[in-house]
Amino acid sequence: MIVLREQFVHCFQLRSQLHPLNYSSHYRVMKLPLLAASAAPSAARTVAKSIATCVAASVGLLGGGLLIQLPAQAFSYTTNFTAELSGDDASKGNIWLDSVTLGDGTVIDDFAMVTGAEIISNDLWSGGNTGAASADRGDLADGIKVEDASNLDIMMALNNNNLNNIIDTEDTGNFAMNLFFEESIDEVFLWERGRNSKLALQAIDTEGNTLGSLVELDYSSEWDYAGYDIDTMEIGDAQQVGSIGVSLDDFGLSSSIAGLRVVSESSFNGPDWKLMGAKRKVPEPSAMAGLGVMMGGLLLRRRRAR
Ligand SMILES: [Ca+2]
Ligand SMILES: [Ca+2]
Ligand SMILES: [Ca+2]
Ligand SMILES: [Ca+2]
Repeated sequence: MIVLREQFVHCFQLRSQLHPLNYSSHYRVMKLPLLAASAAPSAARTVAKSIATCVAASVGLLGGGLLIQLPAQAFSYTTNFTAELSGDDASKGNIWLDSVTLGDGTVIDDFAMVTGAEIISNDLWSGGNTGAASADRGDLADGIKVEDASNLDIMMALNNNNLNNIIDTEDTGNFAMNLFFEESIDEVFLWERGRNSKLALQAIDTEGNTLGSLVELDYSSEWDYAGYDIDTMEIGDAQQVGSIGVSLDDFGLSSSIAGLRVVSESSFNGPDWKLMGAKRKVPEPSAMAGLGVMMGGLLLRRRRAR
């Protein structure tokens, strides 16, 4: 509890950096006033986000499943892909994800795939357009289409970089599922067919326990256009695909995560989605140590030269 109290003190110290800027306290988490980033001057937004992250991390220390919801920050990126077919068939065939380009020009082409799925709940499929999450694919694409999807079917729809292998959800479908990645991740890349639905995400550990805060994304009409359309087995015409990125900051976490809980509620308009993760590239500790040795060597040589 001492750690927790110190953490909150740290949050308040961050908050004090906002003075003398005007801000409003729209968010209340455990009776701690938080600044509404949208109402704040841009200079204050970074501090506001730090406070939000800080408080989320503090609350995370409490454990015990206490859930707080923060406004999603999310991030944009460009989807770089190769459509195998051309013309009208492009939206029906395999569409391979090559890489994504982040806003700062960083190119990520090494993705962590979903290697395990655990359906917690999924509306029962009883024929036709019933049920919730199912495995879907482009009309002319490789992959599977299974309405009454099992854990294995969910995993197979996601465990590849074919953007035309997705999870389709019926309009008022409810589901919750845990997804585990081949390695722990720092970022999530998400695509939604139709640009007309939304999803909620939460980080999980290797046991499937939730971590940090629940992130309820905006409707995908607010996301970026990913630059391609898809026409899958479950729909009659090609639909635009939207993209959005979610980072550890959005979850109020600072260390890599093993998986995600993905949730759709009946008001989310049946998200039809693909996602994968990536590890943020930071210098290896051994490389840093090597750099330290090099610097030390330089200093020594300079001293000797005197
Ligand atoms: Ca379906
Ligand atoms: Ca949709
Ligand atoms: Ca179709
Ligand atoms: Ca849908």
